[in-house]
Amino acid sequence: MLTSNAIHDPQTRQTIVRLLSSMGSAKEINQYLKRFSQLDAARFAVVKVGGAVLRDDLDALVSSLAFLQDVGLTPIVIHGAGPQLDAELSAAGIVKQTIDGLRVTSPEALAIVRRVFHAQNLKLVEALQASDARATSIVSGVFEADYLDRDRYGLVGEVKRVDLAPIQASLQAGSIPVIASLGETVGGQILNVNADFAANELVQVLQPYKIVFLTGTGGLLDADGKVIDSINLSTEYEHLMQQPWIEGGMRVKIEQIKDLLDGLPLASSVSITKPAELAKELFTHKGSGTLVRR
Ligand code: X2W
Repeated sequence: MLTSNAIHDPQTRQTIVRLLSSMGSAKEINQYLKRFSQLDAARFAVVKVGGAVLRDDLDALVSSLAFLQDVGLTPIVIHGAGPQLDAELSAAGIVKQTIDGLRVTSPEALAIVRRVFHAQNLKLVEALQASDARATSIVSGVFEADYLDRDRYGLVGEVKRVDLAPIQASLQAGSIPVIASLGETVGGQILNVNADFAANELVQVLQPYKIVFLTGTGGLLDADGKVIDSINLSTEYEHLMQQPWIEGGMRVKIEQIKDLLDGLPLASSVSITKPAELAKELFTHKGSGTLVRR
């Protein structure tokens, strides 16, 4: 295993470049390594992991995240659990209802939502630890939330404040913060927060250099199911949102990415890709998956 400060050591940097050589040229990989090594730990990357990735692509996710830690880079991970919630709620006889891509959450459903989020969070943390990565489970204390619209959605939260303390503590220990998208009101009520919403809020506060959404699809898909290379929201947003093949969850994602980019400097972008291509996205000019700009 490489040491945690490998990125600062020229010799180990060469090893990293060799490891990544199938993805890009030594020159570009070195450029990115240098740039990332100069960033404050909290400003490197926010990686949003969809529940489908935890279900279907855990091994690739774990090795991609562990690789970054080996190199001395610590991504901040925020995850969802959509498909797992669908399965567990359905098994409990709770019929799925979404409005505008958000899950209407009753008190009965919330108990299951909390349990599933905790289980999925631990699953990722334990898988990382099993491959010798350091990871910290964070299931509360980050997102102070309020009801988004209680009559409409039930126990669904809108983030009002982000507390970075648990994340900073994890980063200081060189451990990957793995954050579940559960919110909590000032009065202590736990709320279900859509993970794309939570990622958006986290990004607004941290303003990280890289923002990556890892999805089961590996990018935004066109009508034929092919990954779209890049999207410029300033010219393509309206057109995209009119497409009948953009379904509820994807619609929320695009809206959240637009809102997220609107709050960042103009040069910022969001990448939507899959775990196996995370390093390619981070260390090459070409990147991977779909690049979203505004
Ligand atoms: C989401 C939270 C999980 C999520 C839900 O209940 O499905 C709301 O819709 P993915 O896998 O990232 O989609 N919450 C309010 O966002 O997970």
